Amino acid sequence: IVGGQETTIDQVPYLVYMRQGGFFICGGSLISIRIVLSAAHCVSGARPEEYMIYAGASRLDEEAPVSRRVASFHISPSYSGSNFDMDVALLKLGEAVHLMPGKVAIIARCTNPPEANSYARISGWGVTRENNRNPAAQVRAAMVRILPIEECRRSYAGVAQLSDSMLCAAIRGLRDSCSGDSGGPLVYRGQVCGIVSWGFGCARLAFPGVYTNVASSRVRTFIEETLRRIGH
Ligand code: 4AZ
Repeated sequence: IVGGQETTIDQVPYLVYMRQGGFFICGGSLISIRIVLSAAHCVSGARPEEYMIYAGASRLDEEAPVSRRVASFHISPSYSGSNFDMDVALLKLGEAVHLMPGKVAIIARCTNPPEANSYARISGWGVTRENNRNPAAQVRAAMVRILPIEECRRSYAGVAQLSDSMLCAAIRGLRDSCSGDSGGPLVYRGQVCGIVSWGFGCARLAFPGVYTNVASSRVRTFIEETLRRIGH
């Protein structure tokens, strides 16, 4: 998170992080006791056995009260690694997490896309500057503005095509998600409405952050059909 503030997990108890081969890689959101919502690009090309999910910890260097293996992951069949269309995946945990009041909680999925020009909260352990290499030791959060999609399309004109499965948010030049925040939640009115997906750099004036639009019809359909198939 660029331009945010340190927080603690009790402020974002639905936020989890994942390690791949022992290394911190991405964030995610607990949408049930067995299911983590994250980005397809966090797990694409890998095997579930390589991953662990950690919940209830504010810091990457403390022992998390809850850690779980990943039994399977389910990437949207429409995910495109070239333009990040449908950057969404569901991770089924090997065992259910124990909910811990004020530390580990479930968040509802977004039913309606957030209103343009409203504010939403992003959180994670991602880098605090575009050129940093290491994640933040302590979880951070920031409020960002949901941009009208036309404004975002103009920003990326000639650079990338935005699909209906994407939404944009930022405080241009100041606040944004960044490397390591991927897969983590954008929360609006207590629901997870976005998944940190991509952007050109971080907190640049010209290029807002792009999120998977959880309430868009293709994303909702993927999540609902997958949950029906794999259980939750
Ligand atoms: C990344 O590299 C990344 N500013 C994530 C989010 C954003 C940019 C890059 C959005 O994982």
